[in-house]
Amino acid sequence: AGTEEDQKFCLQEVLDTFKLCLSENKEVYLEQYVAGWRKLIKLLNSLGSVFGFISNDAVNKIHILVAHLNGENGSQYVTVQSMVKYELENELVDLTKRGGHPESGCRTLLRLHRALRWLELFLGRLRTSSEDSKTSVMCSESYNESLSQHHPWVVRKAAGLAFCMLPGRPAFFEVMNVGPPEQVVAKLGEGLPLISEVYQITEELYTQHNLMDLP
Ligand code: 1Q0
Repeated sequence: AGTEEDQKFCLQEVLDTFKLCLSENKEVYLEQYVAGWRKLIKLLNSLGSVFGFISNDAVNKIHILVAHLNGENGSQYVTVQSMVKYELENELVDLTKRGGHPESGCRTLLRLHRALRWLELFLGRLRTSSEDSKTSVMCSESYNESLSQHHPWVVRKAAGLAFCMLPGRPAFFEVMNVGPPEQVVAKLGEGLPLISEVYQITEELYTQHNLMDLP
């Protein structure tokens, strides 16, 4: 046990985890959601220390959610749906400006939710890319269409610089660990709808409860 092989990133695992996110009645399990991000962060870390500021923030968010999951009210945090209900009913969310609940599950998850849209766009571009497509371009286009709208100038600037350090498409496909490029493309085609569904369900829930702009 504990060989290096176990530690290696594998796209399949990430996709499996996002698949496990959805309950039979289409609720999103927080534990699996967090687990999916953990695996993605492992990959991000393997890409180099220039991504450290991104992974630090993501890890921080994950720790907040895990603390809720393991806290005394953990049973209220089993699904994103139950979390939203619990935190809203008990006024545990800062709705308009930051105040007594800077680490609510709702506002914390919203940040990851926005990042999931970036991931969906980026993986979609990777899937349909050609051999000479640039990962840095695909990444920044996806970012500009999603997350960047929620970031101040200085973060956008730093992100833009980091994207330039991304490995090229062949190295990226290699790191996904699912075989030759055709197989990566096939896997992405299989897995993307799962990620989209998790995103869509969360998006509808948050919209319904007016949680899209939590400070
Ligand atoms: C591969 C390159 C990864 C690029 C990820 C794009 C995200 C860029 C985000 C940069 C901003 C990070 C600095 C902190 C920002 C926070 O201010 C912001 C708001 O939080 P708050 O508390 O201040 O209101 N935080 C966020 O917006 C959260 C950002 C989380 C980003 C999580 C990214 C994890 C990335 C995983 C890499 C996956 C590699 C892709 C290939 C996948 C293959 C299956």
